Amino acid sequence: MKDKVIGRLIKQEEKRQRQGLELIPSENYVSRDVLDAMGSVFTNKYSEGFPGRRYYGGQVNTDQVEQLAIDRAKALFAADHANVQPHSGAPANEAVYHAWLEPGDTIMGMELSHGGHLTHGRPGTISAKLFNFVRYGIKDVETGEIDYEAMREMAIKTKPKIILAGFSSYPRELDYDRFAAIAKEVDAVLMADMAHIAGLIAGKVLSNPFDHGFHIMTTTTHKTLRGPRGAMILTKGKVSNPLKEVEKTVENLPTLIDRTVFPGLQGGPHMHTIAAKAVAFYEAAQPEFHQYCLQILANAKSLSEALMKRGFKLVTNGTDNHMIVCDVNASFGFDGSIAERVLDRIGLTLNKNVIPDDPLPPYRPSGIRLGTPAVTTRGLKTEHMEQIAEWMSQALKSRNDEPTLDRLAKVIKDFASGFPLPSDR
Ligand code: DSN
Repeated sequence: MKDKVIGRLIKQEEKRQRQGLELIPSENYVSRDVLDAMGSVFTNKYSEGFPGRRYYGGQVNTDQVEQLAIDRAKALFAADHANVQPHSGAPANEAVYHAWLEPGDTIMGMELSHGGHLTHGRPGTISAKLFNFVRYGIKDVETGEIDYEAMREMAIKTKPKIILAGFSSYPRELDYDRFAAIAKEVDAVLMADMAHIAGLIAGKVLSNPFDHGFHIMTTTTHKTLRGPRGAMILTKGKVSNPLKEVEKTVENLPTLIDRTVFPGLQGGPHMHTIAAKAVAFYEAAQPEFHQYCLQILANAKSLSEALMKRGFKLVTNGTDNHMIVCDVNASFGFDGSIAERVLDRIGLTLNKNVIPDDPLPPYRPSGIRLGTPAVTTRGLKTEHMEQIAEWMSQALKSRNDEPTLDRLAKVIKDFASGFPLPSDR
């Protein structure tokens, strides 16, 4: 690369990724094929519109790429329609809100500190300025059970037009049938933001919201799904008439969403990313991907048990998915930002995180969040989870002891270097 500075930074980042263990639950390592598609000449092409109806010439290959991505996404998630153009998760959610709602309409989503996502109504976001968000939360922090009765009462009172299931820091399964029953009672559209667990749904180890009557599913493509950084929107129902304005009916959701993504919210789709999404969907349809997902869950369970054995207080006392949220303040008497920094120092990367009804502010919250999708991609198995928990425990107990941290950093670097990245040639 002629740009030596960026060339060096790419090499350094490859080294950082190879020599450390990635425990951020929303991150993963893509295959060489996904990386090659991302870095392909499709980045040179403008393709506004959808396959077969574009505003620029030269679409002989792009149309095939996008149609393949669409067809593979539909097959993976049993959807009738897929829009694979959203650049990221936040615009995908934004597109759904704008497709279905008018300003001032109500959306019911999960309380942010209980596990909901920023795009589910954090004050200050564009959507929170335009729409009225109301919240459901967990009833019992020890089990993580959602308070479905309170949710129902709130839905009857506030009449949300969208009920949103989904989270970015909730380690348990949702009861989609309870969501569906409440939505039916108040005539709301059911949307699932499955960004974190899409891979686990595609890998058939967690339930698919479409099997429980959901109308819309949004997801990023780079988390458990192990594709490029990007997103998509899946719906039940067909595009009725893509060239015409249509009424806001559930049957018209695919058309409303397509029109909101383009021309409503975005211009030219990123065809190199869409090519890489198609590759990732192909990979997720292979039998090995199911095995990968089973291993993610087994690793998360082992890691959560190994942590609890060492005195880590886990929110909901365990996990049903790939993710663990830990109240480090209750466990060690210091906040999550300190834990994040100490563990980063020894090559274990995770993120500070709020815990339910956190008394501390988001930048110095009580907790940390970690998960197993990326280390499982590297090839780690349940027996390695005990080792990771032990390193975490030693580092946090010795957080001011530089020689101990140096020793742990060396041990982890040697260990991690024995597990290549999937993109290594
Ligand atoms: N930033 C993602 C996460 O880590 O959960 C969600 O957008």
